[in-house]
Amino acid sequence: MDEMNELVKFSKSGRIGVITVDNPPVNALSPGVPEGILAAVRSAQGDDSVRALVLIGAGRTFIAGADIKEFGKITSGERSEALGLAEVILAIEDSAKPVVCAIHGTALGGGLEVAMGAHYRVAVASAQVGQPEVKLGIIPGAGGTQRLPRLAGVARAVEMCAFGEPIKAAAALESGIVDRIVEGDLLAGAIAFASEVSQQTARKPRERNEKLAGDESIFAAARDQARKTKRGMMAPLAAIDAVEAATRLPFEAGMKKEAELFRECLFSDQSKAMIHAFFGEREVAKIPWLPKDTPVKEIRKAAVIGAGTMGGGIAMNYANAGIPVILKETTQEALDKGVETIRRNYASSVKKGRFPQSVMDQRMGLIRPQLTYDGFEEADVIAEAVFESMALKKQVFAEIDKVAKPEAILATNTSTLDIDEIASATSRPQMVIGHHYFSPANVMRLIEIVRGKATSPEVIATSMALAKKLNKVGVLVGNCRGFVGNRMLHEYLREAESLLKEGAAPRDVDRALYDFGMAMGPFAMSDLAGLDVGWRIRKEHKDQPMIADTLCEMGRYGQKTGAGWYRYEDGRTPIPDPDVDALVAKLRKRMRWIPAEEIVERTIGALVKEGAKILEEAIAMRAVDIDIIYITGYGFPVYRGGPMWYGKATMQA
Ligand code: ZOZ
Ligand code: ZOZ
Ligand code: NAD
Repeated sequence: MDEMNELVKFSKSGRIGVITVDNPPVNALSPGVPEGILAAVRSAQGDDSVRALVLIGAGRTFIAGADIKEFGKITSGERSEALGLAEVILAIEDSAKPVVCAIHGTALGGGLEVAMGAHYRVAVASAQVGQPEVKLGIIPGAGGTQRLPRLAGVARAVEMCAFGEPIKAAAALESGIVDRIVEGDLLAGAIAFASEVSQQTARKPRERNEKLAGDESIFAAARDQARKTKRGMMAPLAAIDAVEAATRLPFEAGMKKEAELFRECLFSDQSKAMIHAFFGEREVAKIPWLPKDTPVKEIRKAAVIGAGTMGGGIAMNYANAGIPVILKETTQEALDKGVETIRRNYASSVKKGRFPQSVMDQRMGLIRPQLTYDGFEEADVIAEAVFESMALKKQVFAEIDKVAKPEAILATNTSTLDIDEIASATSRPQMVIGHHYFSPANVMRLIEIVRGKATSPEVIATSMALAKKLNKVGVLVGNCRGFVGNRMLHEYLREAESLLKEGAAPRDVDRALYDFGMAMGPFAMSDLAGLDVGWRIRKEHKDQPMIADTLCEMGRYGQKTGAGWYRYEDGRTPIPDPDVDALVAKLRKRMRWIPAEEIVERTIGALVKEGAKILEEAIAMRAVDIDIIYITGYGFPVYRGGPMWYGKATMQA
């Protein structure tokens, strides 16, 4: 085997040259990889013993894209902009000997772009291909927006480039991205395929123009969808522009347009923030002081106590991950109501085509509703989600202590209460931890993992692994009132109410923050979480009352009672309510028009300020933990990088 360099190897199998990219963990196109591929392709041109080439990835995947770490070096001026990948891909495409890319794992971003420069692509059935660049605030920058529509048609290319979701091998075959699915050994299958085509004159993907003509309305429809589902983001719109350019311009001019748009996105604040979030999501999984060999227990069975807003969603998370879960309540009525909400949530997903009825049935079958502790002795994790009352939580934990097996994790979903005091109600505080989910618990990706002073390393490591298994993002935080997210939220909501007292209406505050990019404004969010939850919290902590408490006294708990800060006719869409306006007017101290910028500055400013204190006190390990908490738990716009990233950026501006 020849080494083109440390990252790319070249070998021969009969008359087929095999180029292997070996850059663990994901064969990213780090410096050296494009150069190695280019050297191998060039040297094969003059080698008469080679008739065709196979390009494959070593280890668990094909090339998963450009090396994202390099982007920061380019935007900071540390290295030159010219990655030269587009030229390497042209050299592959211009190879006189057919090139076959052999795909397993994922061919993403620059990886798929390399593959699309080849004359053919084969893949194993489990492989996925995609142009996920928009998730990093950029667009494909090495011809993806120009070659994908030529291979797969305009509609598929727009969908993949603008929305970033990868597709499976079968769909890639159907749309023309992949030429064959290989059963069995991929390299052997790719070599066999390369032998078959070695005598044929291969067509260059960039010259295949027949799929470019089509329905022009695709672009307008995609822009509408991007403005809704990728609200505030520039990259999806740029990706649509780039694919549209492929249909209007010759290949070279299209490439130029793509490069311009790529550069604009790469140098934007949005892309820097989203790359920060990409690495941040991986960073939060790392707990520097936790030994790497800390044992992680397998979670096979779960139990949840309380089938209200949160308990039902938590049970769904377990069922979604295939883990059987007991759901316990105190009354048949509350249990039936909880199960009915779960059923309704699943049915709505089935109706939208997210998954078939059979999946819903299987998930419902994994949830066992009951009023007793029967079967709790088998649970590996018990998640408590009863009302926010210390007395009640201690009573429940004392009960759990009697029934749980010694190695079970005892988790509380408390929003604000002291984990150590809850743990003191058991004989095993080392097994007690916070698993703090976010409303809607089946949708929001965050779990704050709250460590008490006695929580054992095994319980922490298992909780972090469990978060991953549940398809969530676990962030380890310290124990204080409200932990990280809610301690900051407390300041944010107080500031939002102050704005009401100075003249703003709830919808003004919500609109300003929605336009800033929050998934919901603070008042709509409070209605979703349940105003009674905050009310209970304030009573529990003997806090100053808030206007929201007056709404609770009026029976307005938010979405769950059809009215809170807003009215709800269909369950979830907020409708401004004159009764609330009247209440706010009565409590108002003065009346002035407050511009949206001030609303954003004061409320987001309150988050940033409290976040800084939390860091100082080491309740959060790193600023990025706070950012990921707010992006994945509270719908903070990912393209602003989270409150701490945003705070730093605006301070520097
Ligand atoms: O890691 C998952 C993934 O989705 N990665 C990102 C894939 C992606 O976004 N690719 C597109 C990159 S952008 C691009 O390619 C632009 C382009 O068009 C080229 C333009 C050039 C033109 C220049 C003109 C001037 C993946 C699905 C691959 C694997 O998931 P897992 O859950 O198995 O593993 P992770 O996510 O924990 O990752 C393992 C370690 O690998 C690091 N990593 C992943 N993808 C990377 C990367 N590092 C650099 N670049 C990448 N593309 C990841 O950070 C993690 O590292 P550790 O240290 O936390 O273990
Ligand atoms: O608007 C999206 C969002 O992310 N909103 C922000 C939610 C948020 O900030 N949650 C944190 C609340 S605070 C908290 O939980 C911590 C805590 O301890 C609170 C303590 C009390 C604090 C005091 C406060 C008084 C959201 C995801 C909700 C909706 O997304 P979209 O706007 O994109 O709309 P859809 O219709 O596409 O929804 C996406 C999926 O979510 C499902 N869904 C929406 N609302 C739901 C819900 N599922 C269950 N219950 C709800 N209320 C929706 O069905 C859809 O799922 P699929 O499968 O059908 O796609
Ligand atoms: P909820 O009022 O919707 O549900 C609580 C449920 O617990 C009720 O159905 C009640 O019948 C049940 N319950 C009470 N005592 C019980 C017992 N001894 N055994 C079994 N069930 C019992 O409240 P929620 O919003 O689901 O909140 C539950 C917990 O989660 C609270 O600690 C809250 O602070 C926390 N939390 C709430 C949110 C939110 O957004 N709502 C978010 C994160 C955390």
